[in-house]
Order: sequence, then structure tokens, then C-alpha cells
Amino acid sequence: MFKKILIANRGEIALRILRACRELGIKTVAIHSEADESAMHVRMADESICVGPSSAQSSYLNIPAIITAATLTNADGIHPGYGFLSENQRFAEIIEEHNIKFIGPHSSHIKIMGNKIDAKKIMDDNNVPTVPGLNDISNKKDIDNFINKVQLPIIVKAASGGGGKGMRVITDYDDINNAINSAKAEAKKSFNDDKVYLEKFLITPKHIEIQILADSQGNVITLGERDCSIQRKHQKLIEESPSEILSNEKREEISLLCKKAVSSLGYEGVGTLEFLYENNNFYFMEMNTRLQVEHPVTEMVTGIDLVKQQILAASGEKLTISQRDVQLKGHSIECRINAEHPESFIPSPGKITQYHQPGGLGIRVDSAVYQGYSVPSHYDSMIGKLITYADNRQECIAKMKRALEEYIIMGINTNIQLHQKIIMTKEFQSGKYDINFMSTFN
Ligand code: MV4
Repeated sequence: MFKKILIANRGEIALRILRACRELGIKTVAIHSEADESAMHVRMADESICVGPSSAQSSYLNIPAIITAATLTNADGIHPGYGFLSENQRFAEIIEEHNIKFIGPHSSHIKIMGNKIDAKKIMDDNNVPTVPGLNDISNKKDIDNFINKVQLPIIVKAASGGGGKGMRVITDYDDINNAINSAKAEAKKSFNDDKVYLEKFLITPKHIEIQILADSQGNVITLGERDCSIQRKHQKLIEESPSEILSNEKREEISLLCKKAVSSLGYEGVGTLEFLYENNNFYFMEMNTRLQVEHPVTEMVTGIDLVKQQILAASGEKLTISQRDVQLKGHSIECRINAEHPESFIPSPGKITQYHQPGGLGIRVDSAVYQGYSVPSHYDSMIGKLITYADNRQECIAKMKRALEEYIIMGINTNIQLHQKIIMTKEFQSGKYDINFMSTFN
């Protein structure tokens, strides 16, 4: 088992990892930037090291400084959290070269899944349904045949992409060349890889993802799904588990396929398979090889601590939870609380002059802010996650409404009122919303 873990992250996820370490009896090292000297993750850790100036590039993304911090403090594991270096293959490799354990999958699995074409091929080979697509677009004839088969609209995506960059929807046959060329240029600029591929464009899908957990001995379990369709500009706003519209049969069918695919890969740790879901069909898009922001809703409905399990798996422990032990119970919703203007969505950094967070049965707040804390302008605007849990969805929504009303954050703008509006819409209440919800909201 690990003796000391360095947490290569900040904010609420750094606290989340700290808490898991403490419960496992593992010492913790926080890293921080100059802007984060008084951050809660620094105060809570056993040791802390400044790794650079305020910009993420020179601190939380500064691989040599982070490796040096781990070496100086004798850390035997590094947890990357999410974002920053969590899906950086080179970071995982360098850590292993220093005989420190990267708490995540093997670097080769980060690499494979970093290429969406390769990821889709692997899933396709393992009978996981994928979005119908065309990978080799060098032949105009192949493109024409593909369009004849699936019909317009289609979408161009970057092989190294994610988060919406290098994507173009094509509704008009005459736009194909322009769309491909501009997607290529954007992909080259963003990912230094201009490889793009085509997919049939699904118009009103949900975004549903399956959580998996694997140990290093080939045992894999699935932990149900999360419906993450409430998004804006590829940033998720609200996630829930289970999805209101998914039948037990469909859940079991897709979960079994995911489990088999992940087993055959020899994948280790936590992972998420992202799907579009339309007309009762799943279509695999990509796999995330990190712990995700929205992992708490899965923890609430399964009762399983995903971060502890992730750490145990990385230390080589055998999974002690069998698939039969995983019983989805009740309902959980997460609202991401952002420091941003409620209408313009422009980030709103600054000092929190008053702070009161909601509490009571079934309320969980994962946040690292406190009264008097100054939200820095250098990083993501998410300052916390409000998670509710109840026996059923309706009570879970009622709890969320109450908790949002109770949440007081003064001195900066937040999206708390926006969440209040969203959860009261008939679309959200029915559960029958899709990925277009936010673009038609107001
Ligand atoms: C799609 C799609 C429809 N059809 N692919 C957006 C981010 C990237 N991970 C994939 N995305 C999409 N891919 C096909 N074939 C629609 C989206 C999409 C989307 C997906 C999930 C959640 C929100 C979204 C918002 C806009 C577009």
C-alpha cells in the first residue's frame, strides 16, 4: 500500500483525494501555484510544495517541477485528479520512470484512448456499438458511399480531439471540403494532429456514460451510468444517476459489453465509456481514462468510494467488490457550481465575502472554498459541486431545490440561480431532456 501520495491538482478534487488518502492511512503532499498559497488543499495536506507561478502552464502543468516535488518528499504515488495532467501519456510514463506509481491506467491505455479512431476500433472489435463512421477520408468515393449509407447530416471530428474542438457539422453536401479543411486546421492548431474522421450526426441524443472499475488482476466491474446531457459549450452543468429513461435491460446489456471490452484491454483503474443514446440505442464515442468530475453521483447510488477503490487498484490490491455487490439504489443529482455571470457566463473571480453551504440528510458539497477565500482568475471557474441523494428522483430534485435555495455565496457571481431554473423545467422534471437542452433554454 502507498505510504505517501502527491496530489497533482487543486480545488475540490484535491480535497476529495486527500480525504480518501486520510481514510486509507496514507500521507499526503499538496502541490500549489503562487496564487494558491492559501488554498484549502494546501492547508489540509500533511506537506505542501510550491511548484511555480500562478499560470497553470508553469505550475499544475509543470512536469519537471511536479516530479521534483514528488522526489523531494519521497512520495510513492501521484494522483493526477481530473483535467491538468490526468490524461497526459508522457506524464504517466515519466512518473513510472521515476519508480513512482501513477494512480491511473497504464500510459499505453491513455495513449490508445487519446486517439478516438483507435478507441472506436477497439470498442467495435469488442461488439460495443459505435457511432457509424468513416475513418479513412482520403477517397472522395468512400465519402460519397458513406453519405449515401447514413444520409446527411454528418460530423467531422478530430482524432485527437475532445471537448468540441476540431468538430464541424455538415448539413449541406457542398460544404464537405470546407468543413474537413477547417476542422483539420483547427485540430492541427489545438492538438498538433490534423487527423479527422466522419460520423453520422445524431440530432437529439442524450449523453450517457458508463463507469467502470478494474484491478490489476483482470477483475472488472461496472457501476451504472450517468446522464450528462445538461451541458453548455461542452461543459457539463448537471449530471445524474441513474438516467430516468434507461431500462434495466438496456443498462445490463451495455454494461456487460463495456465490461468485456475493458477486460480484454487489460485496463486498470477507473474509466468511463461515453455514449450518445438515441431511440433506445447506445453509440460509443470515446473513453475517458481519468476519475471524472461527476463521479460522486455514482458513489451515492452505489455506496462505493471510487477514489479509495482507484488508489487500492493502483497499489495492486485485488477488487473486493463483485458485480453482484453493485446494486444501484436511490437517485443522485450533481449541480456544478461555477463562479460566473448568470447570463453572460463570463468567469467571476474575486473574494467570497459570505459563505454558507447547505446541509442535512442526502446533501453533499464537494468544494474547497471558504468565507474570505479569493477565487483566482487563473483556473477553471468551477468552485464546487452540490450533490443530492434520495430514495427516488422526485425527492432528489426537491432536495436539490431546497439545497440551492440554502446555498449562500456572496461577493462573486455564481450559476446557482441558473440551476434553480433548470431543475424546475418540465424537460428536466420528466427526465426527457437531450444534449440540445441548454441551447433551447431561457
Ligand atoms: C456527436 C454529436 C452528434 N453526433 N457526434 C460533442 C463533444 C464531443 N465529445 C462529441 N460531441 C458530439 N458528438 C455525433 N456523431 C453531438 C455532440 C455534441 C454533444 C455531445 C454530448 C453532449 C453535448 C453535446 C453538445 C453538442 C454536440
